Amino acid sequence: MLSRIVTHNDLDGIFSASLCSAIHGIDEVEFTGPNAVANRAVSITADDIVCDLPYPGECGLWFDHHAGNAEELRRLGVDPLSQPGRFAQEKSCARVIYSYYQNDYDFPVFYGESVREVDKIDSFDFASVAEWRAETPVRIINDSLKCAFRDREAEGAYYRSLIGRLAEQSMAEVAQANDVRDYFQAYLKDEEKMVELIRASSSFHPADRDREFAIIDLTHYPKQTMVVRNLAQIIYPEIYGVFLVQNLYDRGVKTTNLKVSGSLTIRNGKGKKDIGEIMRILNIGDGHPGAGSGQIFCDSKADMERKKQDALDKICQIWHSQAA
Ligand SMILES: [Mn+2]
Repeated sequence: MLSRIVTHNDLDGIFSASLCSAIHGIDEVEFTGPNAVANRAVSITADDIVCDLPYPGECGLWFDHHAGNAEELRRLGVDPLSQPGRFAQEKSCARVIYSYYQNDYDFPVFYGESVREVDKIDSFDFASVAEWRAETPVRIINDSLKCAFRDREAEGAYYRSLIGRLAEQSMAEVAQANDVRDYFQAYLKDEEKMVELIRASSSFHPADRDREFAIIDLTHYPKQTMVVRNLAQIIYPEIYGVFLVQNLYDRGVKTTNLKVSGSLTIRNGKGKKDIGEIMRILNIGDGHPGAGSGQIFCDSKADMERKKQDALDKICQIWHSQAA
C-alpha cells in the first residue's frame, strides 16, 4: 500500500509532494537528492511514490521529467514508459503529476497556476534578469528553501509544512506567511555574501575577448562554500555563460581534486552553446545544453593548477567553436 512520498528537496519536489499527498492522503515524506537515489543510499520500497528523482529500481509509483534519468533506464534495458507512474519530458515533475491525475481529480483552480510557476523555476525559463529577480510569490517561496537552516530537522520541518500549505493555498497566500518571509530574508543576506564572493573570485579568459563567459575560481578560497553560479549575471548582465571551478572536499577537508561546472545565462536565449557537450569533450562529466559539470582528479597542488589552466583553455576553445 502506498504510504510514503520520497521526493527531491527542491521546489519542484515539494509541489510534486503536495499533489501526491493531496491525491493519496499520504503525510509521510522523505526528502533526498538524485545522487542518493542513484547510489541506492536511500531505501525505497513498493510502498513509496518517488518524485523528481532517478528511478530507484523498485517503487510504487515513479514520476519524473529528467531526460538523463529516462536514458539511464533505457541503458539498463528498461522502458521508462512502462513503469507505474509517469515519465514525460515536461518542464517540471509537478507538471507530469498534474497531467497524470488531471482528468480523475477535481483540482483547485490555483493548482494550475502553481504548476506554471514551478515550471518556470525548474526550467529556469525567464526572459530577462529583471524577470528572474522580481520578488514574486514563487521566488520568495523558492529562495526561502535555500536559506541556511539551523539543522536538517528545521529544514525538513519547514519543507514538510510547505507541502501541506501549497496543497491548500495559492503561492500568493503562502508567500505572505511570516516564516516564509523570514527564511526568504535570511536567504537574501546569504545571497549578498555569495555575490560579493563571486565579485572577488571571478575573471574572464584572456582569449575570450568579448567577455562572453565569466569564470568563478574558488580554488584559492580556504573553506568549503556554496555559491550559486547564476548570480554572476547580476554582476555581469552581458555574459552568456558562467563556469565555476572549486575544490572537492572530503568530509570537510579540501582535496586537490576539482569540480568544474557551468551554465548558460538568461541572456543566452535560444543560442547553440552546449555546456553538457563541453563537459563530454573534456571527458570530465556530462550535462545538458543549459548546465553541466565534471570532476578533475589531481595528484598535487601543482598538478591541480596545471590541469585547471588546461581545462579553462579548452573550455574557452570549445565555447568559441560552438555557434552563438
Ligand atoms: Mn524537477
